[in-house]
Amino acid sequence: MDDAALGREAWAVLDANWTGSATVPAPGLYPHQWNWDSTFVAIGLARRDTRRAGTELLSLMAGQWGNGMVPHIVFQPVRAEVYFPGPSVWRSREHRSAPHGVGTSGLTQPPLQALALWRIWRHAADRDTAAALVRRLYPMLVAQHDYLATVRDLGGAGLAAIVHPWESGMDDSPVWDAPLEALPVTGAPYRRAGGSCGEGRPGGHHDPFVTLALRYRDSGYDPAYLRDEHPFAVEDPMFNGIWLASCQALAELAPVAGADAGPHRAAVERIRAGLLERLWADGLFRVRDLRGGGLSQVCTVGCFGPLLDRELPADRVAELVGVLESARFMGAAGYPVPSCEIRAQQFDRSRYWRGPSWVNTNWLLRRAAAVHDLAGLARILGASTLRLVRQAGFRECFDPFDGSGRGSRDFSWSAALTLDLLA
Ligand code: 9YW
Repeated sequence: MDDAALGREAWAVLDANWTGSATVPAPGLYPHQWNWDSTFVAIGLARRDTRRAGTELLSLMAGQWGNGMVPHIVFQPVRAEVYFPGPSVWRSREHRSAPHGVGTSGLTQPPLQALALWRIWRHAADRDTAAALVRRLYPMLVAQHDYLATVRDLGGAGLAAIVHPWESGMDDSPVWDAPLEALPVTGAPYRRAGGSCGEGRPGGHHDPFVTLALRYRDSGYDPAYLRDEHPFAVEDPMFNGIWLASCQALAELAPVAGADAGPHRAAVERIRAGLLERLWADGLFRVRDLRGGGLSQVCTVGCFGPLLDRELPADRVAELVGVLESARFMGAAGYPVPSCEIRAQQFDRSRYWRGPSWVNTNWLLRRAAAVHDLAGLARILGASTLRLVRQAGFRECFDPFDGSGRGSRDFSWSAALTLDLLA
């Protein structure tokens, strides 16, 4: 299939998944607006359609809470309970800080929005539309970053903690196994609908994902409960690496909004120091479990998140790229980048975030390679991602050895980021 035909197919997927104001991740299984899915769509559209990319971000931010949190799901009113846990579980409308016109989850996802806005600004042909969008979104993004820097600094060292695996966007990653196993078993058994790349998700038992969400909800989404009692709190290098890159983006956007870039630069320094002091061990960034106290042993694609920092010291960049290109990741995968290191006991080529390659993480690593002037690595990541979607379609994820598709078909971020890679 030539580039033009692939591009047309990508647009067809995005149009089919468009609700009129947002793009759902995929038909069927994911009928609402997900935070980072929508933001990857905005990134994919940044060079193609400034207005639609802006609408995508604005519709997500319509779900922002008064405390600055940007929720991980903004529910579409139609078929709201088709997805579990739906609005009746999260009960966001009962919370004083949540928006009243729209139902949302009570958790967040990686704060990619400022980076997306920067790309829209950077690539827009219509400068007036882009400048107006920056001025409108800037205060919302400042509030989002303030929320992370205050309510989520559970470790007290400048990093944002996530309080549920869903917040990582990589919910079934093996890095959550130990903190989840340490949780007390409570709550009713239930079976969750579908959603896996391969074997299926665990179901029909006491699901710690739901237990955690309900505990947080039942606290009234209380920051003091998160700090003192919530049993899951981890510092994730991908979440914080994306946050750092978004702070760098806000520093560049601040003058467009007539604001001071200084606080964003200070945030960049603070997050970088936190990443290096708290998460770096044995040549890699690792997940820190704030409750169990340790660093994860298993290395996943999330460990490379801080590479998005264009000022990461060169020796750290070299070490990370060495691991990424080794047989632990790209070196032994026909179709990079596997979501978990291949040699790990937990590696599974077909289970959600435990082995398959994903278009969104390939895109992030390609961006990281570009900011460090690693043109060869960026080229390989771009070309292998296009090879995946050409061969298997816009699937949710892919077998890293034979490239076959896994999970949902017509997956929005796979289509949108393809448009960016083709541009
Ligand atoms: C879930 C929507 C989401 C993504 C996550 C992915 C998966 C399952 O699907 O989560 O039920 O939330 O892991 O990254 O945002 O595509």
